[in-house]
Amino acid sequence: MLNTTIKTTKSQEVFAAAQNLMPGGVSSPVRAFKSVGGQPIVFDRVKGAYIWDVDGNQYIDYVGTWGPAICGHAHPEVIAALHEALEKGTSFGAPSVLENVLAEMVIDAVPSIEMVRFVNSGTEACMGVLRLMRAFTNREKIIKFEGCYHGHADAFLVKAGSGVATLGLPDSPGVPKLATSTTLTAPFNDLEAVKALFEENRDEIAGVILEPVVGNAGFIAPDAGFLEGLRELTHEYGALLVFDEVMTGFRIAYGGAQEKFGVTPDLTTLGKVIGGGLPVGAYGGRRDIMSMVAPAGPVYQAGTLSGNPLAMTAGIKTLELLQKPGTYEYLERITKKLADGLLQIAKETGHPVCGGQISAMFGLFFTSGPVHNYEDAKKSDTAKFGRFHRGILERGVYLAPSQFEAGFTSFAHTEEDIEQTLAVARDVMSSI
Ligand code: KE4
Repeated sequence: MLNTTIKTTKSQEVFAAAQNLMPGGVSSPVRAFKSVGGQPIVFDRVKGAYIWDVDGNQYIDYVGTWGPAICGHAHPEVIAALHEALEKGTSFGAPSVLENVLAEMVIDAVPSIEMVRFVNSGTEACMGVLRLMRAFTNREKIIKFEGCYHGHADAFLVKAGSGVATLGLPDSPGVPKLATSTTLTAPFNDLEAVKALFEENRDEIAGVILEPVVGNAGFIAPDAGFLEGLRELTHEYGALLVFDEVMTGFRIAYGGAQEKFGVTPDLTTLGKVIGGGLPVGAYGGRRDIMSMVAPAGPVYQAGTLSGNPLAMTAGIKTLELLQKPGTYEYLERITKKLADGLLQIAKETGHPVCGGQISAMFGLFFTSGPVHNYEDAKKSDTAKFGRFHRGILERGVYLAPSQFEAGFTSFAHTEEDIEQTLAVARDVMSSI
């Protein structure tokens, strides 16, 4: 059993200094632990399924730098490939073979993608795909779902999930009304609400964008028929269907949620896993749509570091590792054992709970549920989640510091890690 009172002196010193230097002491809001209480731990290094903080404490990691570390942190083959690539320079700002290689791998893997454009983050990918869907349809309105998060571009900061939900922000100051006046929202899993929006805004909706499996409102799976229903509605009303697979891509399956559920969108955004931990994003889809992107077409989008050789290298090696036979069967097995175990332990220790997993993505809510959408998720006991988070953290298990995030496993996680995590969870759930 890992010790239950971790020493965090150095973390506290570093974080105190950070708060004078950077807003909230972090480079991204959710890292500040605002909604779970307590101070964040400051990382020193990561390897495989583990984190070591600056005080030398070790943790089993279920954040995986928010998804990219699906092969485990600092996989030796990724590191070796990066060392080799580094010798040839860190950035070209010009075509490179590496972009062709990763583009081919993405096109081969993801059912909807016939052409792809690389960018530097999921936010950029969603910004690019928004402009493209509007240009292709010559319509301006979009439908997103409450609790879904598509990066921090203005148009998407409407009832957004992830850090926006975590901080309980109504949305964000500084976003002009005009920027969100064309963003319509509906509850996730509610086809009737989507149909009503299409009826009320006939011929004005460019498309529907969603996380096919929600990770940014906590873990929420699509109800049976929901994705298929969106595919039919968008066809019926001449709108595009866009899957934001920045989180689910290459995690729910090698071909993403669209492969798992057999629903093919018109456009897809990617990020995280395809960069293997280096800054990357991508958007892609039907050739007739992607051919509108500059310089092939008139839709402008650009980036100094897009297609960066180091990010391409890490992405190529990561996808090669994921292609190994049995990878996704292993991820499904250990993640199911973890999620089922957590739910079982919560019930045995008297906590109303619901949740689940799909492949290497999982989540739980402290409510009997069911949780079909963001409104349901908000009914969960987030204070209890905070106590659970802190309790397991002090026993060496690192979960996302927010109820409105998902958990991630990697194929570096062993059966022993899962057993250890469940033992720690039982200890904590018995006392919160
Ligand atoms: P980035 O700009 O953070 O690379 O990607 C934005 C994004 C877009 N779409 C989906 C489905 C996403 O999950 C994300 C980013 N995910 C969050 C975690 N929920 C990143 C962590 C953070 O904001 O610090």
